[in-house]
Amino acid sequence: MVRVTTLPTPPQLPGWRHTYSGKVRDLYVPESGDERFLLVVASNRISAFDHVLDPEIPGKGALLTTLSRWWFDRIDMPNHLADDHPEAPEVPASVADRAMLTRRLEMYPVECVVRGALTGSGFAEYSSTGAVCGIELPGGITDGDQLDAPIYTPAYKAPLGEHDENITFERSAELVGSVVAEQLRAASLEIFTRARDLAAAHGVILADTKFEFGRDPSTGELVLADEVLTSDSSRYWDAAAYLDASLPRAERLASFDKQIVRDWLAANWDRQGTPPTLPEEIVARTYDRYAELLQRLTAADPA
Ligand code: PZK
Repeated sequence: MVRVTTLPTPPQLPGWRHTYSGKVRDLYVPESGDERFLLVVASNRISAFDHVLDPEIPGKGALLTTLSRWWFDRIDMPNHLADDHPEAPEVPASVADRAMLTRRLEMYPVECVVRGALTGSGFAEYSSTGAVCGIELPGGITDGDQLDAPIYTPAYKAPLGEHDENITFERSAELVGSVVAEQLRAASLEIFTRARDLAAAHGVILADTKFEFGRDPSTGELVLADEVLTSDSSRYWDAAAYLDASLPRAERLASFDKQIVRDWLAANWDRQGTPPTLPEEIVARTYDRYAELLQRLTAADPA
């Protein structure tokens, strides 16, 4: 079922015109009409079970933006950040810590998902077909198992309110052309592998993630866009918990961010109608969990 979600009006920003909102982010274009730039603002909204929840998680947008920037710095590929562009419009001070000033790209309508472990929609598809996005996998995989090698499992970007649809590599080639499809796959697997190894060195398992790419209309360059490797676009697990065979599976695979919210909602809501307001304690613990991921990843390299 497709549900049309009402979102609160995002703040007006001087010099910028709001054009689009996702569940947790807002997109603005320059009031000047300069089509080379965009402002991507990470809100403090949090979503779970397909609902945007009340209240917000203060500090979440800044935290995820810091994490995205940290990863961009460590990924050896052109990205959409335009902070250093000499003609870039000014970023409003009110959102400076959770905004990314970006080059405006021609986006590809493919979500570039990479999975190093099988869970969620990937595990569901494997369970019913033995394959994910056309990639045949060995039998006997259970929820959360790490794969021998990461797999590229693209999805078609559905309009707001609909779920993305897993597609085969061949279908992605029909959507963007075979040359670009191969570029997206190669770049996604390379970035994932680098990030997975870096996370592992910090006691964190990167189970899966989603990248989005676009093309710079002025240079023709393939560019990494969107937020990258945040806990909203990725599943991170605590390695110590994952490896603790005495723990129940749900605890080994507790996501690094929203698990607290999901567990609270599961216990306090029948998933009918509007979800209940999150208690302050849940808000605070959720923020702490996001902060812990950032701290772990960005801590000085363990000896
Ligand atoms: C772009 N989104 C996702 C959805 C948001 C963001 N550099 C870019 N150039 C052109 N388009 C985009 C980007 C980026 N990043 C990103 N949609 C378009 C999105 C909803 C709210 F803030």
